[in-house]
Amino acid sequence: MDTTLHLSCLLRLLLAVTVSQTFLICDDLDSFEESWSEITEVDSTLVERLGQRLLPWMDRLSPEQLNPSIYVGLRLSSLQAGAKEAHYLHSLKLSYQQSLLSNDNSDSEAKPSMGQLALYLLALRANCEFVGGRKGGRLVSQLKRFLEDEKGAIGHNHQGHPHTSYYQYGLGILALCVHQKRVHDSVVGKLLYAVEYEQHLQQDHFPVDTLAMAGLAFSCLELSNLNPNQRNRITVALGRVQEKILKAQTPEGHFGNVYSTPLALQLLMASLRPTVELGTACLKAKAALLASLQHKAFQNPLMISQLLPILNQKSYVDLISPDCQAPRVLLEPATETPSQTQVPELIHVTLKVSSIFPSYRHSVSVPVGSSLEDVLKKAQEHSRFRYGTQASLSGPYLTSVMGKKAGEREFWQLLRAPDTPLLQGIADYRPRDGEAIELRLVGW
Ligand code: B12
Repeated sequence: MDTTLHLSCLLRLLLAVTVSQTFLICDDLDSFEESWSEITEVDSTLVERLGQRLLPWMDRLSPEQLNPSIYVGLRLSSLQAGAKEAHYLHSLKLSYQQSLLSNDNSDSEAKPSMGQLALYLLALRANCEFVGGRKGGRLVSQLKRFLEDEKGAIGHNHQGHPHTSYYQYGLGILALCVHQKRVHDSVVGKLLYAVEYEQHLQQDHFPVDTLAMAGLAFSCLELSNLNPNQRNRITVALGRVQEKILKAQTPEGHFGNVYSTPLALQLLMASLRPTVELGTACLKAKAALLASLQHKAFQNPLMISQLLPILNQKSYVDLISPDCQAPRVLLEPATETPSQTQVPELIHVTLKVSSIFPSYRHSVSVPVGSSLEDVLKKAQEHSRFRYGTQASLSGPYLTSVMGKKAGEREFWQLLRAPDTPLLQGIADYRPRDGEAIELRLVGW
């Protein structure tokens, strides 16, 4: 088949899908369908394997491990988990309602954050439910209050920062929007300002994930017309977000990095203004993602949950009116390949901490395939090294090292020495033999 035709057909299909047009605009229909099905076929096996990785997480029903993002990702995908799925939503409802609606403030640390409440509301919408009733109303009020508090923290002159992040601020607005709940113009205004005057706010630059989340919130507001007074600003900001994300495309095709590409694609594919440039960039990103999938880059359930929707041409904006009747393939648990019982080969990893005095440096040996978390555990057992973590939707988050807790707007950054920040957390990153890992306390 002529490759030029092949590509241009794919491109045009992508544009057609992007603007949700049902008619096909390719002259050579046969070759077009052939080439598209070739791609979706590859996708469907890969997609199924991704979905299978979520299944074990759906058996973890303790409040600490429940993850509304997993439910959202699955419902916006081409896959379903049968009875497990309904049971998971039920557990989410019990857990979130109990902790959010109880008046007991003694254990405030266990309460879901603004972003987690927002994800829970997205999960309800993914099941075609609108928050309603007295309990639902209280959840909506809580999310609105969270946003108002954050608006206060940003301040009149925009000199402050949200207590959480602009990512969670965008997520909060998006969740209320898909439930057709209006937030005050001034709340939307803070996010608009942040995108309009990003450099001026000395935020260096927003990471692509944050831009994409803000963009998804703006897209929802634009489509739902919930803040008509801000309509022009929203439209301009969306154009700006789109432009910045396109500029952040790497030579391999990712927007930002491999893990921000799913959300970036969600935003770009929800765009109401497709252009040829956009179509080409999306195709390139999709190809880069498929290559990363072959290299097993997506193991983390949160990352998989952000990726699955785009492999089904969906985005969080589709939660405005989700299609709960769409046929989805039932996931079967993956068949396990028996592991060979061999004495595991050992690797040596050096652990460094220079943000404390006296600094720390120690070499640890662990079995090949161990995670960075295994390295930290081993170092803690065999040396003066100490660390602490906190559960999050992305897995264990490193909160303290050698008794030093990261303060407000600080974090313990993970780096491959000398200076390469890791793209995965302690539970997912698997160091290679001879690698040196540094834990560095930095501001953000
Ligand atoms: C904001 C943010 C941060 C902030 C978090 C502080 C804050 N108060 O918000 C800062 C800048 C500190 C940060 C740090 C890191 N981050 Co970050 N972060 C995000 C972002 C943009 C949003 C997270 C969020 O609010 N989610 C919504 C809420 C509701 O979920 P949550 O679980 O309650 O949120 C908490 C956790 O996400 C946690 N957190 C943030 N990042 C990470 C990363 C990991 C691996 C873990 C376990 C937890 C964690 O902080 C959130 C607030 O408490 C995501 C983007 C995304 N696509 O998800 C990236 C993202 C999750 N981070 C990522 C990474 C790699 C990191 C670091 C490991 C980078 C590094 N080299 O050190 C560190 C974490 C190191 C550690 N100490 O364990 C990757 C994870 C990829 C993956 N394979 O899983 C993402 C997807 C960004 C990306 N595209 O690369 N991050």
